[in-house]
Amino acid sequence: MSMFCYQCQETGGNKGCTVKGVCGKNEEVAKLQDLLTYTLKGISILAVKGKADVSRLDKMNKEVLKSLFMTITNANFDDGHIEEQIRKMIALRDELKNSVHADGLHDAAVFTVESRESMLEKAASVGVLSTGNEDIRSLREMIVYGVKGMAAYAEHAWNIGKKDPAVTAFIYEALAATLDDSLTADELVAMTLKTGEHGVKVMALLDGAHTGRFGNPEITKVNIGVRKNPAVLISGHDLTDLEQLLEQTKGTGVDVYTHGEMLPAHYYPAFKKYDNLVGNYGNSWWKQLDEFVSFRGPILFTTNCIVPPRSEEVRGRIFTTGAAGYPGCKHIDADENGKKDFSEMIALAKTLPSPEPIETGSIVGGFAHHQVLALADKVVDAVKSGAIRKFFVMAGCDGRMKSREYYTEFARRLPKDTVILTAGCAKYRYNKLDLGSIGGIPRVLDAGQCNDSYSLAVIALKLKEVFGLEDINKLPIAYNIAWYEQKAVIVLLALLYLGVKNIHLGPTLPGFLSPHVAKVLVEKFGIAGIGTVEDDLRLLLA
Ligand code: FSO
Ligand code: SF4
Repeated sequence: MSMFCYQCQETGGNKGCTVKGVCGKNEEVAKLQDLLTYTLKGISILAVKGKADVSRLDKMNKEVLKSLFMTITNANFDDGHIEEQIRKMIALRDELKNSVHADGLHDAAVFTVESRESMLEKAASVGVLSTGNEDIRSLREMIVYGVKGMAAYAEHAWNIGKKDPAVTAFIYEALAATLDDSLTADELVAMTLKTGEHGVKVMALLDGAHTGRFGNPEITKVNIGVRKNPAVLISGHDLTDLEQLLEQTKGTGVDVYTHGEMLPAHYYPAFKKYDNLVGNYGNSWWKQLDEFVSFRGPILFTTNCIVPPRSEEVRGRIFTTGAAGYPGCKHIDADENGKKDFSEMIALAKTLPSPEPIETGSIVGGFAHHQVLALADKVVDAVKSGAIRKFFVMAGCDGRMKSREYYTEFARRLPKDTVILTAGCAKYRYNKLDLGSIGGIPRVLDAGQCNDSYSLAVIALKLKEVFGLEDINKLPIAYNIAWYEQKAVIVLLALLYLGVKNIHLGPTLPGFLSPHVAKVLVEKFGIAGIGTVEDDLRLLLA
């Protein structure tokens, strides 16, 4: 076996990618990511054992978040970039080691590597399979994946100037715990829930950062057609990158289109003032292979999900920034003030044709907590009168698997007195179906990006209060969630922490759940997989 990774939903045979990732990640990148993660665990041990004051480790904290983000599915395929990050983190680790007093340190806190070869050799002994016991491995990895998702959201918030030392301190605590052989399975289960608790914190932090800086999302019609100007496409989740791009393109004659998870940017008041922010181009991440060809202009990846491009022509138009990276694609770094220079991309756009139209019309979104709560009276009346029978939270991710057609079919066949609450790229499975509305409330309410699943939790908690219920599970809400990568893991753990039960998770249960750990999730939280559309409709409507 040359590599082992089972962190995402598309993992080979739902067991693990062992030769090459289904995502396109090769053995070398997989191993370097394993070693980067191991280095972060070493740093975490030093921070915990040395009782470091985390709030004073700003430089380290930011790099830890970025490193974790670089190991998330489809974020960074660039071996050179990851190697450089390993070296940077080892240097930071060694600085920390000199300033804390701790004995008997774990290998992760002290190992050294010189060459790429020695990195790969070391990586082979520190990856996922280095934990022999299947259940312990499963719990450790679930924590690591939750922490990766948490780091991604924390990094976005940080870029807006919002940090929570409690979240960073927890990241160190959790990562250190994954190398602590004295912890029992029960203690690791408790750590998993604590991960969910901090997941809620980080999503609230990011929500506050986004709304504080860009205003509260409001109901918005987003154009899905094109204009005849040259254009740049921006993908991923980082709204500060979008802001900088819009500032730099305004008045240049170059249009900007959002892609994938950047779609919800249109819902924020702050972005409405840019008349060159034209609309959203294309669909969810995995359709980029065709849609980037027809877009014809430069594409900026601010985060995942990158699919390895098929042609040199497309690769030459892809730029990355932040934690994202792809070999051969130009990476744009921030200067010490966080400023990014997109001039090369904008100049390239001017030499290229305008996007080819692939769709026309518009879609509606912007139903984050503030907007939905502004409509609360209407929503509550509709529930009381029976006009709305049930809500279906169908947040999460989209993916390539054919089995995900289930979600389109499920949405299509839901009775007309039901409403879908969505967030994340999962929405692309049904956001262009004409599902109509109930008394002026659209039947698909899009709150935003995957992190805006937080909004859905806020809405549920508010409804619980309005209806005077003791238990969030007494609400007429069913959860049929689709997952793909590690941000979905933190969203799931956050929902479990909030007490949400009976979540249906698909299209497959995570391959990283051992049979025993899966059993615990079923017994404790009522987690279930999906069945046929027909059976699940019957079950969830009951
Ligand atoms: Fe999707 Fe990709 Fe947002 Fe993920 S574009 S899959 S869960 O990165 O982060 O929803
Ligand atoms: Fe396989 Fe997913 Fe890991 Fe890629 S991220 S190697 S597809 S498990």
